[in-house]
Amino acid sequence: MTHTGPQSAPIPPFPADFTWGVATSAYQIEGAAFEDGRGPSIWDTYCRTPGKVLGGETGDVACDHYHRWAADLDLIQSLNLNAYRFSVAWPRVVPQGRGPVNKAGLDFYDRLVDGILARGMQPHVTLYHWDLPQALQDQGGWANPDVQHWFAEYALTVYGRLGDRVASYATFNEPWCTAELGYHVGRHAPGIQDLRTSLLASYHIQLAHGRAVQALREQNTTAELGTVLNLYPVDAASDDPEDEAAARLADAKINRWYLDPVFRGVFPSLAVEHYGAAMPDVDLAALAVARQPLDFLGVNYYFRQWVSRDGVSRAGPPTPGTERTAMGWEVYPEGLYRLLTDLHRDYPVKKYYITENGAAFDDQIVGGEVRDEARVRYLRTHLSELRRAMHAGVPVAGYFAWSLMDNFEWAFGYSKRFGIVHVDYDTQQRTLKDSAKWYRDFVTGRRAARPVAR
Ligand code: IFM
Repeated sequence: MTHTGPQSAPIPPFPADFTWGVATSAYQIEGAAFEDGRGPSIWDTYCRTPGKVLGGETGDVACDHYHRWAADLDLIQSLNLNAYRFSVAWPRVVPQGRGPVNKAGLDFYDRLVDGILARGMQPHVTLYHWDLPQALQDQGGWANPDVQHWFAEYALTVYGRLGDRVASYATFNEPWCTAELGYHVGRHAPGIQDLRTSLLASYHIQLAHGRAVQALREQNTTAELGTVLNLYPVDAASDDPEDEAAARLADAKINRWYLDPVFRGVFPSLAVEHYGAAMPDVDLAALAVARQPLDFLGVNYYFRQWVSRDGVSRAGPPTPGTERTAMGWEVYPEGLYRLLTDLHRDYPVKKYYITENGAAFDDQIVGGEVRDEARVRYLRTHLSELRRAMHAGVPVAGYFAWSLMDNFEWAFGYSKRFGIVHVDYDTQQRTLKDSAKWYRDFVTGRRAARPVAR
């Protein structure tokens, strides 16, 4: 595959105060699943359900980050980054989801935040990245209306300890995955396969987001508040009206179902009408609470949705030469430009972060080196498109590569490697891939002096 044209031209400078980071999530890296009072999460249960996760793998040990956090932070610092995005495991902090707080769990995140600041980096916290306490799932999980209050209480518990040392709090990571994959398709925990329950879960997630933001605002926090969505440009596979209608509907179900409540306090009518009788009997006016002033929107970008009347594909056009990752996802850097410029037209917000962007490839470690040229190219072309969107006026303040290191890729277990750092799961040895070195060198000289620890 040749890569010529604007994508290989030099990338213009980024603002000196741009946030450069890497992202991870608790269940994917921490391990120590049953240590220091952590309660079980829905992923502990799901992983133990035969046939759900490839090879029966679990996050019990993962990257052992719970014990190796200090060395992992040193690693991030060695990449000359100024930010680290991680998530807090609800069951580590409140083992039963509500009620007694686990001091040891909060201590862990307290040390982590101090460790990030001590290394001259900003902590960016996600409150929910898919690991619901099992005790709450036993009461219906995201399908139980009370979950909005449980979540707001949990958010306050985390804030009560980490406070304004944190640069930003995101309420949710990719709520589409929680509702659609967890409650409709059943390919994620808790493995439910029911459309109405899934729609109900998505509704409660919106209310929970709104209530948590309200609760945190009442603390007069100086941390930025926002949420993180997985968003996609959506293209019809042809100009056939049926394909085009399918693309509009896919956009409403995947993107706007999550954007409209947060920015407009409603679900998109196209999708509501489409769901028809499957819609749960809920008070749609109550969605107004989801519309809270936000300091940022986190955008996770991986691929576009390629839609025909027969379905939605992540693989892009069937054109020979289309580059795909080990997940089968189309590599489509222009999509980041298109997504951001469209977003800013339709849902303007004062600041965007690219909270995830990256790719899995079949990396090999040979003689201590990982020559992941495809990932270097991926990062470079996406950063180029990001810069182009910024030039077009989209106020993007930061970029977080997904992911710091190889980790537990949910139903795929450890078979998919998204890290810019290679992890040998037998020895827990971390090795910088070429992409990590490239990212380090790219960022070096582009970033401002390290911020003073707050
Ligand atoms: O690993 C996931 C992450 O947990 C959420 N966003 C997408 C990543 C790659 O699939």
